[in-house]
Amino acid sequence: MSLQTTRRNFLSGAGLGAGLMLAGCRRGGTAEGPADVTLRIGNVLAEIAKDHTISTIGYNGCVPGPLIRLREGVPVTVDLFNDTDAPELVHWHGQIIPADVDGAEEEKSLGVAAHGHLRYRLTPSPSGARFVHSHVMPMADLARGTYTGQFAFVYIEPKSNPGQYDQEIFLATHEWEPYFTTAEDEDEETGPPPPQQKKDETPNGWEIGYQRFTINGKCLGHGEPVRVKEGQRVLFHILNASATENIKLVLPGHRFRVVALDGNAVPHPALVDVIELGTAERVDAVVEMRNPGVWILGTPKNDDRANGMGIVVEYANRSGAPRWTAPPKTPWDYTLFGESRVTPNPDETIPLVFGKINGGTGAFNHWTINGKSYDPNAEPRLLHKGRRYRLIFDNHTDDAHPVHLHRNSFELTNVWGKPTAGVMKDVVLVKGFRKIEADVTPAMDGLTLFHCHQQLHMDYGFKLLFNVV
Ligand SMILES: [Cu+2]
Repeated sequence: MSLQTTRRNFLSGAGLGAGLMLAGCRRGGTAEGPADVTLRIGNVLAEIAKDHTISTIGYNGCVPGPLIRLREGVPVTVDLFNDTDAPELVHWHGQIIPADVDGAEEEKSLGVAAHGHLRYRLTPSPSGARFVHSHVMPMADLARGTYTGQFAFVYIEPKSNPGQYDQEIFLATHEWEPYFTTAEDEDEETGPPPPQQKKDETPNGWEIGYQRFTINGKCLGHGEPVRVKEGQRVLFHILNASATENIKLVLPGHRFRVVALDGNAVPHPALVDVIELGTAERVDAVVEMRNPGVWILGTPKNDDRANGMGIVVEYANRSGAPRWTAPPKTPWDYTLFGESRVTPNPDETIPLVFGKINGGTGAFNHWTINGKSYDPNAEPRLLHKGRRYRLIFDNHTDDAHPVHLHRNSFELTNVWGKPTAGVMKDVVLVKGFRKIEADVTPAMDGLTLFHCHQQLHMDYGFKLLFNVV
């Protein structure tokens, strides 16, 4: 399938009926006449590299699933068909929609039974780059949940489109063939541990490793290149659809002008050499194509790039081996895209201290928020609609946590001690022993899940349920 659209067919797509365009892949069947969006969950054979086909679960027979274009505020009917032997949950990540259709078990959302069908309506909001993904908890089963191909871009057209680009490209990263390992990923941007930290004598539990890495379901060099022309302004919508990996991406010889984070326009678009995305984060960035050649857009991690994490960017009338050069080591900094104005004082502050209980060799680590792992029987924490809450994400572990709040966007107000304003997100990557503050004014009542988007962390306790009244 193609996730590359030109400005012209982008506009014609946006003009369709309810504002929906499903690009590529097969359409699912329907029971009661056609829905506006149909997702059929089933087995997919995906050729990710030459002579290397994997078996996974995906949407509508392809990986990633079809690009789903919706229009802000225009209601759509959704059909979910589940052709697998296990119940599924489809989560509309980044949308502010009622809990029953959000797609999280903790929120008591509607699920789709094994070999079942579910139809509901939702009103897409807010505009920008969103996505759908499985929200089941695979625990130790690496063939379920976000380890599979169950992810697809959702692009919600704004009511008015600035359209300052010549071409738009959707890129989703994902890793395959997961396995359990004791090897830990080194994070070079971990802060100093808090002074009261006492050493855990129990060895670290399981981590996840992967054999293959893809962008849009293809290892580097296997799929079609991104085709560009000199002088074009190309808008990249990039999604980290990983189960567990936080990644960096670089396009040597070019810079990214970051215009939106998690689908929300940033107050101060800024140029960077390297973009970083925690699991489930999205970056929209415009690249001016002024360096003709054939290039690799990929991860600066050499091993992961060799195992597929990249895509070729090819200028018209250029050929040859794609070029790669290592980027400068500039740290990713959310505050680059923010404003320096003072934010309103919150009505209430909610400290959320992230902790880890090492699982020991051959077992799973457990994760805590304010000293407790998720308890499905605990009363949800009450929030009041319209009140401004300051969430303090205080990471007392050496792992980076891409934490996500459902059914809301939050405003970053302080990152690693630096005040900021105006950057609206639904996931934020809190690095080891760092602190980030974000303000949220709950928009809609109902159950609202907060969790780490690293699948293994979420499954083993890193969740907290709010109830907005
Ligand atoms: Cu985490």
